[in-house]
Amino acid sequence: MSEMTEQESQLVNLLADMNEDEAVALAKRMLLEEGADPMRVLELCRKGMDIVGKRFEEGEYFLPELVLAGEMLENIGAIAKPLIKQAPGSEPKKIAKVLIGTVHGDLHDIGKNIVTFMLDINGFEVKDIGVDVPVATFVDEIKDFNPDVVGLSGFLTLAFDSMKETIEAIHGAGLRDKIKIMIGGGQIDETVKNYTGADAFGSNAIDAVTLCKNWAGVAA
Ligand code: B12
Repeated sequence: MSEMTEQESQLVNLLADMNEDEAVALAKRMLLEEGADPMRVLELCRKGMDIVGKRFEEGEYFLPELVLAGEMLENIGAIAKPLIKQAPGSEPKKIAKVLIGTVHGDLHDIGKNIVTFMLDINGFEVKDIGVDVPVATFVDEIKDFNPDVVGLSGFLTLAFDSMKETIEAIHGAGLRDKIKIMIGGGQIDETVKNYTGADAFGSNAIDAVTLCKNWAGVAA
């Protein structure tokens, strides 16, 4: 991310240091009083989460801190999201259908929720089927909803196998050729994409929108 102002690094540090009240208050002030770009604020949150994740890995933080981090993110997201909705360029007509969920074994959903939201405001009809979604549920939902694109989200390393299993099951059900599959989440890259058999991966919500627009033949 580009260089941060003093205020921006203050927000990142408040998040990283678990100062919930102050972090939320500062984000609120930036967004509602100072007109900060909501996408930029979400990016700062992500940066804060990277530090939290690192401290967790190093044994400085434990599960309660991860839970609190998730809470802070939800709170700031709730303030930021309606402001994004006001951005111009959102299309009233639905471009294509996207089914999205977090694969089985994985409960992380904040990133997926941002993707869902961004697809929605960019004109896609999105069905979000939640977290820890069993393989069979994905297959049933595809039959039922008939999406053009399926998005699989996962933040844990074990999610790679869940994604692979899910895509194999979609293939086994004879549905693979009808849909495009994108994957995303914390540690997803080209290698994981190839391992799972997905069509593409995205590192953030903007990528998800770009992929879906390209597949739908709409200028991104
Ligand atoms: C918050 C958090 C939690 C919260 C989640 C709350 C929630 N409702 O989601 C809770 C406390 C529940 C949690 C639990 C656990 N967590 Co956790 N968690 C995190 C943390 C700190 C932030 C994740 C997050 O939400 N980031 C914010 C979002 C916005 O980030 P983002 O990546 O930028 O999101 C974008 C992309 O991912 C992309 N995207 C997402 N989905 C999709 C889908 C598609 C199709 C596309 C194209 C794009 C896309 O778009 C998003 C928006 O731009 C991360 C650390 C980190 N740095 O990520 C650890 C982390 C993911 N957790 C980790 C671990 C280990 C766990 C636990 C196992 C801990 C434990 N011992 O119990 C449990 C697992 C529970 C389970 N079965 O899933 C590890 C995973 C390590 C690994 N290699 O597997 C991490 C990396 C921390 C670490 N460094 O060790 N966690």
